[in-house]
Order: sequence, then structure tokens, then C-alpha cells
Amino acid sequence: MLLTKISFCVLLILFGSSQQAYAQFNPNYASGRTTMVHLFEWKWDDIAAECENFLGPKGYGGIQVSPVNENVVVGNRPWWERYQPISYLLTTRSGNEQQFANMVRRCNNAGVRIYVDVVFNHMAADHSNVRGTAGSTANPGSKSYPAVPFSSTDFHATCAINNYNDANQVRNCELVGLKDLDQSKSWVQDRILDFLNKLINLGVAGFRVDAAKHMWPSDLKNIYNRLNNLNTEHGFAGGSRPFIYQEVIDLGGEAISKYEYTDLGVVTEFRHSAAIGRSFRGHDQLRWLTNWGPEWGFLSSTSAFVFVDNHDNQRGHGAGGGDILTYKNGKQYKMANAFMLAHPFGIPRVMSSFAFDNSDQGPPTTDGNNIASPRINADNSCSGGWVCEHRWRQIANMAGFRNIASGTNLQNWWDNGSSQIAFCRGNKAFIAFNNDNYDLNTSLQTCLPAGTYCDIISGEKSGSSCTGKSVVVGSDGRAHISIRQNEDDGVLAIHVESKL
Ligand code: 5J7
Ligand code: CA
Repeated sequence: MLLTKISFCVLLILFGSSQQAYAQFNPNYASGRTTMVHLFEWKWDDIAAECENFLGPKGYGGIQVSPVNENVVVGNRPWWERYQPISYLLTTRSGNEQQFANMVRRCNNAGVRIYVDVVFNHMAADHSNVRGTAGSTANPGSKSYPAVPFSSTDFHATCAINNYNDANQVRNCELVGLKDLDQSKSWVQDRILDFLNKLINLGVAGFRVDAAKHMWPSDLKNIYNRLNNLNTEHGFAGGSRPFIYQEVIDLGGEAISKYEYTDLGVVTEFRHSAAIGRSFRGHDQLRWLTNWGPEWGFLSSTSAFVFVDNHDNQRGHGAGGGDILTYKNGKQYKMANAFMLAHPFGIPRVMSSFAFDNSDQGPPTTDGNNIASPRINADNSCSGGWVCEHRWRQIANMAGFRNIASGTNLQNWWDNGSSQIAFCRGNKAFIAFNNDNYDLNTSLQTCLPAGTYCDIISGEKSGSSCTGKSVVVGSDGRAHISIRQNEDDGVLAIHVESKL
């Protein structure tokens, strides 16, 4: 009896401490959820409604929101003004502190977590007439931001980043004129921690750390270690650590490596974005995806934060160049997202954009300044300048597929020697792709129990019928699969919950 008690205690301690060590790598999703969406430039009130009306019911796990703290107001309101902080007051074009707090509460109640994009490598660059979205003033020319307050002694000396082969320069100099904070200073760390811990207290589940490549891993470690545990009043287990995913753009060939950050938290895998784009654009045959993962030069699955496109590289700005797929590439984009969500590799984020035709363009507004709300149509799509990729049936249903397949292995890989591929996720789910310019029309092993299933890409289950293609699985698990070359989507997916 005593022995049992002792071994129970030892187990508890072991389990407790391993939780502690791993929690920074855990998105802290509500149970059964696996996928994050970036609601780029959305307003807090609109996000709260989206959690209740769509994201919660569809099984999404979380949302990356645009920066929440005061930013500089730039004349024509480009999207990137939000990456130029003036203070840590929670007032932006997305809403104020009370609206933010209310959104976090409502989303957590709907089972959907909030992750904040935090910008603390730098403060705003110099502009004529500096004013922030909360009304604060600053003088970037003299490195003065009184609403924090930060003054010149809190920053690195002025120098420009022009050589990415010099790690000291990349971390201690200014990225396109943005005033570079010195995160080794205790005053700077304390102001950053006040900001982050305030967000944790409001119920957020973690942070996207902007421009982590431009900060020293040792400074980041000190900051992360001083973060509070997540707020148990918002449904998080006691002792939960905030999820940390760091933006480190590393396609190789620079002084700084993504591997310098993997001990601290999860890291953005920009190679995944470039490679999935190249493959589904048809520049590589899909059969090569059979060893998708670290053999492609990617981080390990638990370290890799993956996405088809992000707010930066979708505009041709950031890493990946012409290979990146976006909402503008309808069919290939849906196929790439379906592959990312069906494949067990990595921690995925779906992008949700506003439409743009120029790379500086900000979100839709009502009057040139105030952000417009998305209009939601009867068929679930958005309008009013919002693309809402996360609402596309082919993408939303794949978030459900990933939840159902969670915990199973990829098995029964099939390909035609070219760009038709298929695989199972345990005995829970099956998916097939056709990126060849001829039909896929053959019998394949689905690994599913006998029955008739509804393809969740061409349609979905509606009561006892299917609005898309039906797939008949025999007692041997095999089914006839057809994806014609001229179909809208190029994917077919079924799972145990799409059985009719
Ligand atoms: C940093 C990198 O290490 C990198 O590899 C990369 O591809 C981009 C950046 C980068 O990060 C930023 C983070 C911020 O919080 C704020 C920023 O303004 C930037 C940023 O500007 C930035 O680099 C831009 O894009 C690169 C591809 C160019 O090489 C850079 O010169 C820079 O381009 C500049 O963009 C233009 O030179 C300038 O004329 C223009 O006004 C400015 C507009 O701002 C942005 O494009 C913001 C980009 C941004 C990128 C991010 O990854 C991000 O998380 C946030 C913003
Ligand atoms: Ca820096």
C-alpha cells in the first residue's frame, strides 16, 4: 500500500514535470481540436461571433489574431502598420481592451483558443506626424515612446540590417528602420512581460513571436520563463504553459538557423510553405510527398508550425517567392490545404485573408479608416472584400478530418508513379488527390469499414444523404475512387463520421 502510494507520487512528479517542460510546445487546444486559423485584420467583435457561429461548431481549435497593441497610424493604412508598435495599450483598428477581453471569453466558451501576434523586437520607425491607434504620441527619431515608456537607453545603437550572414547585425541592428529594442535590459523585459502576462490573464492560450530571428535566443528564454501559467478561469488545466510559436524565416543560406529556437518553443517552417506550393503548382510530382517531413529539410513534427501561406508571403513579400499558393490559386490552394490538414506532420495554421491586388493594401474599410466587418452570405461564404478561406467547405471540412484522424498513423500510401496519390489515417479516414492532367479512376484501399461514405470535399453529409460524391467501401476496405482532371477540387476525402 505504502509502495503504491510512493510510486503514485513518483509518477505524479514525473508527469507533472514533463508537462512543465513540454507545455510551451502544446497549443492547449480544447480536446479533439487540432487546427488554428489566422483571422488577419479581423475585428474582435466579429471574431467573437465567428467563434460561436462557425469556428466552434466546425471544430477549429484556435485563432491567431492580428497584433492587439497600439500601432503607428500610417496615412494610407497599409496592413504592415500593425507591425510598428507605439505602446502596449490594447487599442487598435480591431477594437479596444474591453472588446478584446470579451472576445477571448466568448471564444474560449465556444472551445476556440486565442493566440496573439506579439511584436517586441522593435518599436515604430520614424514617420511624419507620429500618432498611435490609441492616441499616444511618440518620437521615433529620438527613440522616445512615452506611453510604455521606452527611451533611447532601451534600444540598441542605430545601425541597419543589410547582411543576413552576420548574426550580430541581424539581431542588434534595425530591420527596415524599426527601432531595435534591447531585450537583455531588465526594464525592457519587464515591460514586455507586463504586456504578455496581461494577455495571459485575459485568457489567451499563447503567442506568435514576430521577428524572433531578430532577437537573441537567450533573451527570449528569459522572457518565456517568466510568463505566467494560463488562466484556469478560462478552462485551462492548472500549470499549463502558454504556447509559443516563433517566426524564424530560415530557408537556408543565412547565419541564423531555425534550430537555435527549437528548445524555446515551436518554430515556423517556411520550407513547408515553399515545398507544398512547389508540389501542388505541379513543379514536383505528388508521389515525392511520400516522405513528407524532416527528410524534406523540415523541423521535427512537434517543432514545426506549418502553413500553405501566411500574411507576409501571400503578398510575395516574404520567403518562398513565386512558389507560394494563395486564395488566388483556387484549385491548387484547396489541394495544398487538404494535404497539409490530412497529413500528420506539424502544427497547422489555415490563412484567412482579405482580397488584395497590391502588396501594401490594408483590410476593407467603411470609410478609408475603420475596418469593415465581413459580410456572411447564406451559402457560408464571405463578401465585402473578405475571402474567408477558413469557411470554404473544402478547408473547413478538412479541419474536421484532422480532428477525426488525430492520433492515427499515415498508412497505405498509394501513388500512380506521377501526381495521383492516396493514403489512410489509421482506420478513421482516407484521402486521394489528382494533380495529373488525366483522370484518376481506380480501386483503392480506404482502410475504412464497409459502407457508403460522403466525400466531404465535393459536398457533405446532410441528414441521411450526401450533397457531393458518394463512395462505396466494400468489406475488404476497397472502394472505387474517381477524381476527373477537370473537377473543381482535385481531392476526395472520407472519414468515419461521413458514413451515410
Ligand atoms: C524579416 C525577415 O527576417 C525576413 O526573412 C523577411 O522575409 C521579412 C522580415 C520582415 O519582418 C518584419 C516584421 C515586422 O514586425 C515589421 C516589419 O516591417 C517587417 C519587415 O518589414 C520585414 O521585411 C520586409 O520584407 C522583406 C522580404 C524585405 O527583404 C524587407 O526589406 C522588408 O521589406 C520592407 O517592407 C520594404 O523594404 C519597405 O519598403 C516596406 O515599407 C516594408 C513594408 O513592411 C512589410 O513588408 C512588413 C513585413 C512583415 C513581415 C513579417 O514576416 C512579419 O511577421 C510582419 C511584417
Ligand atoms: Ca533585434
